[in-house]
Amino acid sequence: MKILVKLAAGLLVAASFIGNAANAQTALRSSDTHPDGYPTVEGVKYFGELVKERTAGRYSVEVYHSAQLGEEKDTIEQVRSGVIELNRVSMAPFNGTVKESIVPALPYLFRSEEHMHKVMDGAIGDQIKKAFEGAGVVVLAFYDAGARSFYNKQKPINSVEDMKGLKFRVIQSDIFVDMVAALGANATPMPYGEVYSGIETGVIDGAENNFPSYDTAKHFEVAKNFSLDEHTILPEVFVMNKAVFDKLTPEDQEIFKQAAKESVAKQRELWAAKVKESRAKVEAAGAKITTPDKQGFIDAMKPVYEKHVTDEVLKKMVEDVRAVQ
Ligand code: GTR
Repeated sequence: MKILVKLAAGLLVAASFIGNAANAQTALRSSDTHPDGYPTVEGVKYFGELVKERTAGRYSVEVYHSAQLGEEKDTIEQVRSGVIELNRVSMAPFNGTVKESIVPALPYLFRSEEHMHKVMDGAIGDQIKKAFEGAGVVVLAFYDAGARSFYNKQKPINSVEDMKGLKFRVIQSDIFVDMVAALGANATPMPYGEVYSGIETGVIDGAENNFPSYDTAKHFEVAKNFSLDEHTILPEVFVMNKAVFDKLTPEDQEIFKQAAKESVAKQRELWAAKVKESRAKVEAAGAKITTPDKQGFIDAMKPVYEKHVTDEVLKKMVEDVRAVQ
């Protein structure tokens, strides 16, 4: 599979340079783990339409959805090295590479989605964007991904005590591993595409995600107990290889930035509708949604902050986030 992905990526590189320099048409490749129609896929497609229109066809965007180019960790390497030009992923798999990206991943730091929007659309969002440049990518947009919650195949979770001993797949970030440990459960980071069979075969009891992912990855079929603990309100990130972005003319850079901004509004709208649709769908299919005692979860998170928010930059950022009203 890995070899196939690499081969495919190689062919794509060859395919992207069409035409001569005077009349160049460049197809930019973007990866997404989600299926066609998912709000992030549609957000990037919308960005691509605007870019194509406003550059009179000099640039277009091909979205390789459904993890066609590989799992997020691998595609992050591809966009950093320039094998692909664009990528839409969660922020969490960047946590080990971009220190500032851990701030939005911290459990219960954002009070609500509105609070998250204010922070990410403001000065702290800009600070995080700047930090990503050190990893060789330019952040074009932060997209919505709602709140992540735990679900499992064993039992309903009503309090932290119910989490004890359960095995959860977490997204690939140490913050999430330590969060699960702090709740008395066991965490296994693994690629998204392996979660369904992991739950089915009992390698893990469950995972954590938002309603649209729980729905479209069909995890609700194998893990029916969804507990709305809403431990993180973690945005997605849409990035572009920095060397490719830097080569654009200043006018084209503006077009890309403006198109990305407009795609955020579109994605947020699509997201809100998808959350409702997915929740209704999984409930109709027999998922049992419980709302656990959240305060217990919040109180258990102290060790995560003590371990990860250690340097002055992060301490200040956490304070700044809390101060945003
Ligand atoms: C989803 C997110 C994906 C992926 C996935 C995961 O919510 O949109 O990009 O990160 O979670 O858990 O791997």
